[in-house]
Amino acid sequence: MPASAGNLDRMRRDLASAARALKDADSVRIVTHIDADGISAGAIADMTAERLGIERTVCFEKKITEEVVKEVNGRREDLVWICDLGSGYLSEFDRDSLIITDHHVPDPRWMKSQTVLDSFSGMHHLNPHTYGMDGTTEVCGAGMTYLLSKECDPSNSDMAYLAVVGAVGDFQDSAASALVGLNRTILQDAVANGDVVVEEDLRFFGRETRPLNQYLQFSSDPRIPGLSENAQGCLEFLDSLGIRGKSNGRWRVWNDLSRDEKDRAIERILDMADPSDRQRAHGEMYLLPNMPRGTGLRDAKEFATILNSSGRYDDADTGLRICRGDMTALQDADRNRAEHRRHISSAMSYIKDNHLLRQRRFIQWFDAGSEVKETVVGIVAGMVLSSGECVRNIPIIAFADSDDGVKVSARADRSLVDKGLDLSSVMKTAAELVGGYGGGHTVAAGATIPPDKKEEFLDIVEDIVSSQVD
Ligand SMILES: [Mn+2]
Repeated sequence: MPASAGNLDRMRRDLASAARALKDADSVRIVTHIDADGISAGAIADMTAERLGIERTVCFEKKITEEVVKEVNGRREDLVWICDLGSGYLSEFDRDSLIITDHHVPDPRWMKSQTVLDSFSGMHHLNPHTYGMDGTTEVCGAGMTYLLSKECDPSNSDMAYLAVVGAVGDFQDSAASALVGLNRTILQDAVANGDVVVEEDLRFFGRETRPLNQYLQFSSDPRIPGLSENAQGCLEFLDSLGIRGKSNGRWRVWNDLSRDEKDRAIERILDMADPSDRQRAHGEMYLLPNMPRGTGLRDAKEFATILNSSGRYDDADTGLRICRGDMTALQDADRNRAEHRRHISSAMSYIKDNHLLRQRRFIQWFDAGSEVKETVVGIVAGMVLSSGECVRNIPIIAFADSDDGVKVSARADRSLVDKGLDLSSVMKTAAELVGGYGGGHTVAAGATIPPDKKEEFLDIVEDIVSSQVD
């Protein structure tokens, strides 16, 4: 179902009626997700309500659980506004004043009953899937939240840049190396305001804050032969191009380079890259020119990472303050980032020192128990996979204890996808077979399973992987 004119009309009507419901409310409870998309969505919702003079509170959730549903249904506020979450649980909500601005796949049970209930309920469900759009590339939770905000008052377009940060944080720009669909329309608002400048650049992480050598050396998506994890290679590379790494004794960052220096380096790097990786290595990057230099807020990708790390350390509130323009929150974010780095490096050495990585024929795995936070075990799995400590030609599966069972993260090298691997379906099928649930992307997916099912789960995963990759 393409995003036809009819679909867009319907979306406009739904936005208008949700905006009316919001304006009629005197109090609102905002419930949002703890990741970058969710935090920027929450900030947009929060400031929208504030500007309307509505009494509001914001709360962050990792996911919708039974308790969250109960809480939402029982809130006494005039309205509950759920951002970047909720669509998968539509049939569970029974309060009659609810706005959901989300982009996750809607609850199929609700889809069926939708036509009957729609016109009677006070449920305002704003989700790209219901308008024939792709919720992974065309618009995210922050984007849907922004569209409602702008519907309430066109001057709220000054928050468009937060929706851009949310979209980049959600990797919505990954497939095309650019924002597309409704994200593009929102981007244009941010550009028109002077809050975002679109730049053609390398798409590596850290162009505002990473020392130049590390910026090149830690390039992992895609990997560049000769540079990735090759400290000496990076120094020689800069030398050979006559690019000074340091200025006044301090490392320069990528964005310190002149246009000419960048162009020469990019040309050479794209030559060094695997031809199939070039499109991913280079493309649009989004600069936030009004943000202070050196903070990481000047680049949308780095901004999103700051929000993500605050969310991961139970401190999404710091991310919210940053989105609201409170620069004092940056110190707290620095602390979160430092903690994040410490946690990751101790997790890596814990796995290595205790020889936790086990190999089977078609998969490798480790169980981090309670030593690694469930919110970062996926990152750790990805790092182990690219660390040279293990083989890259089979997927890696990682376990970590969590409140509601065992959290599983699976990661694989992209080359395996070309051979037929789809970790999303592997995680979904295997988890369901042992009484859990799972899903995700082809190269990165996750699941939650009962604690006593790890072995059985690994057997099933190995079975499916071996049948996919041949
Ligand atoms: Mn999201």
